Amino acid sequence: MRKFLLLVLAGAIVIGLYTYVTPKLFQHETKPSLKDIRLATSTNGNPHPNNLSSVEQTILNVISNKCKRELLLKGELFNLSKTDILTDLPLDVLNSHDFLPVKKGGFYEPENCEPLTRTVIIIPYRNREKHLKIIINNLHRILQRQQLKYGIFVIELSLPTTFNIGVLMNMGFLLANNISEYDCFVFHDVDLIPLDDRIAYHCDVSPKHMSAFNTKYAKVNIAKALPYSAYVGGVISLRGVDYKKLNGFSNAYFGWGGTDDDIEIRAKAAMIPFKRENQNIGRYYALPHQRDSNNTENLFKGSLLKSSRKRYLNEGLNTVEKCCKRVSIVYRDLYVHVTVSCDENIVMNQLLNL
Ligand code: UD2
Ligand code: MN
Repeated sequence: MRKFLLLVLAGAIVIGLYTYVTPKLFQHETKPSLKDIRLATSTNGNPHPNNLSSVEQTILNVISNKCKRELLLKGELFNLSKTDILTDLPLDVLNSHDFLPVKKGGFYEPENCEPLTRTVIIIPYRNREKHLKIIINNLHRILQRQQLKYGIFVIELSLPTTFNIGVLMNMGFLLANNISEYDCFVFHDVDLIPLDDRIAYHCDVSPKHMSAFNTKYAKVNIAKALPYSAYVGGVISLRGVDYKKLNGFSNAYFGWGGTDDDIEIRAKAAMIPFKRENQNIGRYYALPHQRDSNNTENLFKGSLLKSSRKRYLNEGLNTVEKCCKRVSIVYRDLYVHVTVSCDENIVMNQLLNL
């Protein structure tokens, strides 16, 4: 009987400690270490000096079963390291998954834990095969080290339409959601290579500008890594619910420039302004390139930006299917490649009728 009571008491202590400690570890700001866990679980205030107790082991297992980003960021479960920039891959690497444990289409989920969220990376694309090869191979590596459940969607705009990032992002959002239920969306330039494993490819409660530092701007002057304070170009992440709140990207910007500034205005108007990744972490290598043909500077961007706030609920995600349609979808070995065609005249008529 005494043994039984002791067992019940021990059980109650274990459950009590477990429920007390676990939520603390899951708080966003908390960065638990083994020392934290030991302190929290020790009965007399002294951490266990050597091996893990069974309670500690249970907690660690529970946490790692959930693939918590906090532990990953802490570097307890994997080595923090700079990602290698792969610039010299043979062409066929793009069509091979021999060395990466991804499913056809580039889908991945970790074997030993259940991620809480699903991330999809959406890359606007046209005629940048060299860059695509590099980003795809680097992304798979970093996303897997982060134990994420993810997919990579490359969205191409068919010729002869002038390039338009906004329509591609909106179509990418809709088409990715048709294939799988994603809750976190990362919109990613093809030519920005993440340089730090701590860049979290997961969504916060606010939209986030992830590429807080890139070598294109910092090359000129390190203090100018942000060309202006409202800048959110390059790589951003936001939850699907938030993307819908700001009605996605504007469809109105054909040619170079404006789309990123427009979504920054939308986010403010929808009361979910962008936050920015720490510049010591959100570091990207910008692959050098010239301006592409069919993507000349958009000369209307200034005036479009002025009316962005008034327009944002009337054009964007909710109207993109009126001007764009899917042409093809190919499950390549390392990513899904979708091609869409869009009609610039329809977009312009829509704008005139707003
Ligand atoms: C900046 C922004 C970018 C966007 C753009 C203006 C940064 C780091 N990036 O990039 O987010 O706001 O200005 O539109 O500030 N693309 C193709 N093929 C093309 C044209 C564009 O694939 O023919 C894609 C590709 O993913 C590329 C992205 O569009 O990374 C942005 O275009 P860019 O690289 O020509 O523009 P850039 O570097 O000035
Ligand atoms: Mn670029």
